[in-house]
Amino acid sequence: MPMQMGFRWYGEGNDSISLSDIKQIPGVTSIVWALHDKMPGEVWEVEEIQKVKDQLEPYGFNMDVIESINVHDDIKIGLPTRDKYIENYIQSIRNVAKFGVKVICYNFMPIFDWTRTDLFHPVGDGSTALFYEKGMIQDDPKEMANYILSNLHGQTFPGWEPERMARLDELFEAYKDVTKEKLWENLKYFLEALMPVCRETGIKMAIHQDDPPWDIFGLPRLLVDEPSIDRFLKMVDDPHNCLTLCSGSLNANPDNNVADIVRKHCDRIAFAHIRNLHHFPNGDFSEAAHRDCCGETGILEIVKAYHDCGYEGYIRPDHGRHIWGEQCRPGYGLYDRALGIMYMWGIWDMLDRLEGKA
Ligand code: CS2
Ligand code: MN
Repeated sequence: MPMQMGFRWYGEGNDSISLSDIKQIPGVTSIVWALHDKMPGEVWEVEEIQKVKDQLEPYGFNMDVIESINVHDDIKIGLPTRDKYIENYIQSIRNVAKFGVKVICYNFMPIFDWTRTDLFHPVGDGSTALFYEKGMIQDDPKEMANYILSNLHGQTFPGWEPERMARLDELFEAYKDVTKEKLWENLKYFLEALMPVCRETGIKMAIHQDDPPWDIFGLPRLLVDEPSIDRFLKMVDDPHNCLTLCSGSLNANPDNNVADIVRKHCDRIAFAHIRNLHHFPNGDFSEAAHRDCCGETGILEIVKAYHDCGYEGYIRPDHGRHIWGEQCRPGYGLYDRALGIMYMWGIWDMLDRLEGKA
């Protein structure tokens, strides 16, 4: 079996892209989905999951991969109330398991999910892409949050819930004693509590690396490089404790060699995100087309590493550029991600051919 191709979709009425559009991209079998109106900590109810299943079924898509069931801040901070939220998380796992879900992607970043300073930065060819200007991030986190919120065109964006962003001062205060070591402990506590239900249901928890992979606004970040990934996998050494390996998040630090990590930990990668970055000498970076030579992430080497390992897990194109005038969620348009998929299949099919498999 080859890698299993997925496409992230934000749901009916919450995405400019239709399932029928996605169906026309060759080889997509999984819709990477979530209940986007859920706040972190809430239970995902069976009836709500059923609705998504009913939407996907006519197209023959599976719902094997969720991105993401977000983790409540009290769990990351380690407050006594965390146990209640962990119970809810376990209940959500049980509920999604009834629908055949295999992998849950999540992240353990304090307060902010992915962070960018420009969501529509000109690439130079008429397209735009997400951009990170290192110098700008020293500024006020509130300014950045307002900028991002005002550029989401009224759509919900996971990790950037306006309700949470309105409480930024309170959140920063709550995290003030959470050192990096404390955050590691809280992550361990969370995962150890989840492993029994994962074993029972077969669901793999697949952590996404921190984006970008360094501390921002004084907040600690854990999953940033190969040693921290090694530590994570050893800390809870269970085949259900897995990675969503994100080439773009990791390669925001150009010292990270993603292909090496694939080769080292392939058996613990449940979900792969593929995207390419172009680095500037001053440390800024722009997201780029998936084609290897459009950036420096090493897409060819990474896909080859998956192929060499006989990867049969889930994979998806990560953020794409905004091309051909498409109006879409930042990073999540149809066209450039579809091009990314064809690039990945191109590499994969040719490698199969060279090995006499196709
Ligand atoms: C994205 C993330 O930044 C990225 O690479 O894939 O938004 C990712 O979806 C979440 O952090 C996963 O929880
Ligand atoms: Mn990613």
